[in-house]
This record gives sequence, C-alpha cells and structure tokens, in this order.
Amino acid sequence: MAFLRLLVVIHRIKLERQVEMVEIDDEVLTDRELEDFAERPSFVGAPRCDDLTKLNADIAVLGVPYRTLDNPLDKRIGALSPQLQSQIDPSHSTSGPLAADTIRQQSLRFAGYLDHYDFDFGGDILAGRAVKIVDCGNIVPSPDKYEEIRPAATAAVKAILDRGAVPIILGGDHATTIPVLRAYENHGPLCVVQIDAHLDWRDEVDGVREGLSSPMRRASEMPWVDSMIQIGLRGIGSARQGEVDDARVYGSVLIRAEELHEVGVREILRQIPPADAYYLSIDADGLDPSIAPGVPAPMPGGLTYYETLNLMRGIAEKGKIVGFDYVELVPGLDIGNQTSLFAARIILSLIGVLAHKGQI
Ligand SMILES: [Mn+2]
Repeated sequence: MAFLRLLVVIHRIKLERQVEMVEIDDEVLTDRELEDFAERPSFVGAPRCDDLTKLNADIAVLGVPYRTLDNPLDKRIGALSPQLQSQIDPSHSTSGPLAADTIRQQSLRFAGYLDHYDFDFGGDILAGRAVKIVDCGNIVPSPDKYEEIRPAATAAVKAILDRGAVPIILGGDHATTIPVLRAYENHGPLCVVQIDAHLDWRDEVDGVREGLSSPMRRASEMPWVDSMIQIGLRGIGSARQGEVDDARVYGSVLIRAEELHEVGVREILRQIPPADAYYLSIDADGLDPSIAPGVPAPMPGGLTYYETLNLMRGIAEKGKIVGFDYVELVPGLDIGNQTSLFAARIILSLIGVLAHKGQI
C-alpha cells in the first residue's frame, strides 16, 4: 500500500485568493499556515491526508483530474489554426487550473462557517455532529497521463473505501467515473444515479472505450452495478437511437429534464430503483447552464439547485449514498467561478444530507 503515497500527491498550484478570509475553528492561522493554505487549498479548509493507508475520516475528498485520451472534440479543435482554436475554446488546454482546485478555492467561502445556521438544513449543516472531512489532494501526475491516472484512481478510491470513508471525487471529465466505479467491486451491489444532459452510453468514440461519452455503458458492464437511473437528459449529444435502445434494454431508467420539471422531484424519486447503496455521479452539464456555465457541452433546460438537493435528500431516504463524483467542470469556461462555487455548495449540501440522515 506504500505506493499509494507516491500516487496521491497534492497538485501544487498557486492560486490568487483572499487568504485573510480563512478561519478554522475560529483560530487565526499563522503566516506560514496561510501561505501553505493559499498554495494547497483543501475542501472547506479540512485537514489533509497525503497517505491514504492512514486515512481516518467520514468523508474523503479526492481530486481526479482525468481527461479522456484522444477526445474527438480536442482532435477537431486541434486540426484548426491556433487563432481559430483560441476563439473556439481556449480552455481545452490542460495547462489551466484544475476543477478540483477551483472547487476547493470556492469552498473556502464556507470554511469557518460550518457551525452557522444553514437555512437549507434548518440548523447547522453537519447536524451538530463531529463529521470528519479530510481532503486527500489530487491524483497526479498530469491530466494527460490517462493510463497512469486510471489505475491510480481505482487504487485510491479502494483505499478510501477500505478505510470506511465516503469518497467525494472532484473530476475530471466524465471518463473519471469509470475507474472510480471499478473500486466498488467488493462494495456492491450499487444503483448508479447519474445527473447529466447526456446519456453517456457510447460503446466507443473513435476507438476510445473509456472516454467521457461512455461512463454509463461501462458502468452497466460492471457486475457490482445492479441498476441505474439517468436524470436530466435533454437536447442533442453523442447518443444515437442505438445507445438509447441499449440503455433501455439494460433497464436504465431514463428521466428527461423536461419530465422532471413537469412532474417534480417527488415523482421522480418514486422511479429510482430501490437499493441499499447508491453511487451518485453529477455531470455539471446536467445542471442548468445559468447556474453551471463552465462546461464543454452546455444545454438549456437543466436542473436547479433545489431539484438537485431534493434528489439527494430523497436518495438518502431510500438507501446509503456510498460515493459521489462531480465531473465535466472546466474552470476556463466558467463565468466568475460560479460553476465551481455551485459545485462546492452542492458537495457541502451532500455532506449535510449524509450528516442529517445519520449516514456518516
Ligand atoms: Mn456526462
């Protein structure tokens, strides 16, 4: 297990941030601590764990900056002149900030306020309990090292599960979900709940089988994934009639965004397959682009914050939420960091739901 120590290294990145707002347990941090904090923000200022074999936590936050190799979109953009490339999507370079780090950065707005009154929970978000949130940093070395990140992600999530913590994964594109779900081999059976504009059931795209258009197809092939529901489907994406048919034949429950808006969350919750354990995957494009614009494939008509929160509450009523990922956030496409802020809030709300339900 010692190799995990090498695999899980914090991705160091200088962030322009107002460190003066950081306050943990009402203690003033020393200059040195502030400097360290600015360089390596942790989720809501939580303690860090750089060695997963020693993890002691209820919630383990882990960044997996996993990006589909040979993404067809990249290829198409790459074939254009540099001038046109920059006009289309300058954020597709891997040199920008990682979503995991911008989410952490935004989450610091809540650091030091976790014991304050949260109107969404009618009290403090952690239900007055001593919930241990630990930030395990990011899998490295680089978002482009596809073959290295994949086994590293599976090993890291396995280690987190073995230590009895709930993994909260900060992606990465939606391919991230594939190696993460592999870690649940001995932790099933699972119902996978996906919030996404897209079906993600392509068997392959340009020969890539573990890319961002295939996570739900790959999940359906895992023996420990028992059932699936996909919420927020809308618009045009990579799916064709064949993929929709395959998802239905498998038994995935397909919920269009329009249907959700029409009948409401309560009705949709009735359609979620019963299960003891749920894995929740949120593709940022499942949410409405007005609240989560920082995605490569925005589509009008997505979920709102309260729809998402109430879905999470309803799922936690039905069974245990044993894992979570938030993917497809591209900071370079964001407007005023609002997609990262939304991600930070929804993750904190998920932790709140688990705390209030007594699941952690
Ligand atoms: Mn997706």
